Amino acid sequence: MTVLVVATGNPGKVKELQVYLDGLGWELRPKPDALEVEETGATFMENACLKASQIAQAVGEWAIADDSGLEVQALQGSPGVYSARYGSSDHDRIQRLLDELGSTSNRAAQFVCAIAVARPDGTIALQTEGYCLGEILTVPQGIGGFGYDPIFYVPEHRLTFAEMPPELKRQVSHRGKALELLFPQLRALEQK
Ligand code: ITT
Repeated sequence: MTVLVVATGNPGKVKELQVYLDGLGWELRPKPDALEVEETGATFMENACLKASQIAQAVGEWAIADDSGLEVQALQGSPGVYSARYGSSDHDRIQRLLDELGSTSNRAAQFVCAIAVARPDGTIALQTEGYCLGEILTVPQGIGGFGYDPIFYVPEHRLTFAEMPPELKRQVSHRGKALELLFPQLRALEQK
């Protein structure tokens, strides 16, 4: 089996990505802790490609990276690519977002996930993107998931991401959608 390094340091993402990728014909490996990539891109896709490409080259194996975040309409798309840098802990990031939104009635938001797969030489082999529409609550609800999950409410299911069973979050989330598009392409690569 070909090795695929999961190029993320976020334990919440590692957990979700592993469940999605486990049944495929790739041997998953974690990224070495010491390897950090500076996210200098202006878009989620640019950052996903930077992470996949630099980690693949550093370890000399195939690598998969996810760059994701929350775009809030009333904040003109913020925090966007700065979602991870919006505060120093999940609690602080959520609090800052709630403070900035205050009592604004427009709570519309979307999660975005860009996924890139790089070859061992750092060239990009695959790229996909997924979205999930929702609303930002005024108080957190639920204890599952990670990151901004407790304040991201999906009206269609009447639950926040943090209240959803993991299988449901996998089906409806931005990451789930991006990976759904990626699977047939990853399978096609396995066969080569
Ligand atoms: P890596 O770059 O090492 O993958 P990171 O946490 O820095 O880890 P990003 O730069 O992609 O990842 O930042 C994503 C931010 O958006 C981070 O704060 C996450 O908690 C948040 N986020 C992404 N997907 C999420 C999800 O499914 N649920 C809740 N928050 C999410």
